[in-house]
Amino acid sequence: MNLAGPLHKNLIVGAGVTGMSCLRYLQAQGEAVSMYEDVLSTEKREMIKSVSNNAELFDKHNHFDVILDQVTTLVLSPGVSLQHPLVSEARKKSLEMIGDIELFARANTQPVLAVTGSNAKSTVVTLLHLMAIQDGKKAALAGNIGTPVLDVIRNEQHELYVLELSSFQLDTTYSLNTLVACILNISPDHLDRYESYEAYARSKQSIYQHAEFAVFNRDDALTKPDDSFKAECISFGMDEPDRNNFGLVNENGESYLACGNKNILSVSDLAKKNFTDIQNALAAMAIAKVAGISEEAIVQVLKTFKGLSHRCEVVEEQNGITWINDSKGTNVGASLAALQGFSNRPVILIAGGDAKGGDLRLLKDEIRRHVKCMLLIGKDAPLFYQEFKDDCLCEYVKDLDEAVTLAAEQAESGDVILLSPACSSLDMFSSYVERGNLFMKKVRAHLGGVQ
Ligand code: UMA
Repeated sequence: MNLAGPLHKNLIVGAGVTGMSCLRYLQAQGEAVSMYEDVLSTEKREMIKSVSNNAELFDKHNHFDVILDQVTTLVLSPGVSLQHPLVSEARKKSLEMIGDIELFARANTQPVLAVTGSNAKSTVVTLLHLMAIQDGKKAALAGNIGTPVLDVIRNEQHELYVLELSSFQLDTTYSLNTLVACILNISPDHLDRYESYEAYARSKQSIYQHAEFAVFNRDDALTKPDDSFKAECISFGMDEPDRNNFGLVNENGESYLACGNKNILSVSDLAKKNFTDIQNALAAMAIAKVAGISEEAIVQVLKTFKGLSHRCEVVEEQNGITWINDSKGTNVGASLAALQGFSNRPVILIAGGDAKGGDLRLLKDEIRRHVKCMLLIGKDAPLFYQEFKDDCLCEYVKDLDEAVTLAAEQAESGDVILLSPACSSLDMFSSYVERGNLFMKKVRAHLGGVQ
């Protein structure tokens, strides 16, 4: 009998979905665990107690020395900044700091396809997961897309893991072996958490550590592995590909997704064919091919995949006006891509929320060219107003209800009414999903009423 108990004491920081998955996992491993959350509500306490009666609970009212007593490892949730006072104190004590992906990496023995990027991560990992399943593989999809990776590794044996990784997750991951790692694109995001854009890009680059193959976007130089990466690199891009790279080939008036000189699928056969849809299809095709997924399965999925909710999703079309929900436009890069997708139509743009330090000037050209009106919500609405007041009509609105009413008043046949906030939703909503769902509900209620 070990009277001293386990030597390793883990402090899980953050009791969201990641923290709870870490608690279940470490508890099942027989590890000693305590848990910290800035504000521990009664519901949170009960939720934790229902998983573990032994875990000691701390909040911001406890002294650091008490919280960190005998702790050897901090298991950080991705939403907890590395500048959090408790984390800074733990750093002074040289405690180990890891995240759930690192715990997964230490236990996993199966191949991993890992994807990061500022935008389109969820779409590409969903495509990859569907392709692997179509090919008959027992594949799991997890990570930033929503299901914590420790929940899938605990529950079932899988032959392949498809992981969406955020920069926050990468910052606490050190030993993740991947079969293929990919950065889709890099544009400013989360600059409230990083000291500079370069630091954010460096965080993304760390995905290539321990990768057998790197897949990068040759149209976005920041995604290319740096010179220290010695394994094989494959690229995708919107131009003609050479050798074993992926890109677009024009032949007899038809455009094809191709690998080197081999055409694989005509663009006209894709279920979704906008610029970003083609980029995502090429990225998924490149990663899947490198991972050994059959061409048949890849093509089948690309021909049928209709896209994810809240990403440039058509809500309604009425009287020549198209209502689009792009609530997942949580940063400037995503909203820029959404505006570019409607470059041939006048747009009424609903934007605002928490801009997270993003550079709004990047939207300027698109807004000047075809945005006729901006309806501004949330905490950083004044930043948008200041930046764009001379470029188009800008109006503050108190909520999505008012935004929908005003947008409908302003719109004419041919217009697109686009919710693409370029901001996180957390100042007004629990998530971009809640924001998007509410928008769609308001739109349908409004149109139902005016039919
Ligand atoms: N908390 C503190 N102090 C802090 C910060 C958070 O106590 O300073 C507590 C919160 O009160 C809360 C818990 O920590 O109880 C939340 O932890 P979390 O923010 O890490 O959220 P999770 O619920 O664990 O969800 C996380 C990801 N969230 C973030 O990265 C912010 C989810 O990504 C992810 O789906 C999930 O893990 C599973 O892997 C969301 C996201 O917004 C979708 N990601 C960002 C993005 O896509 O841009 C990176």
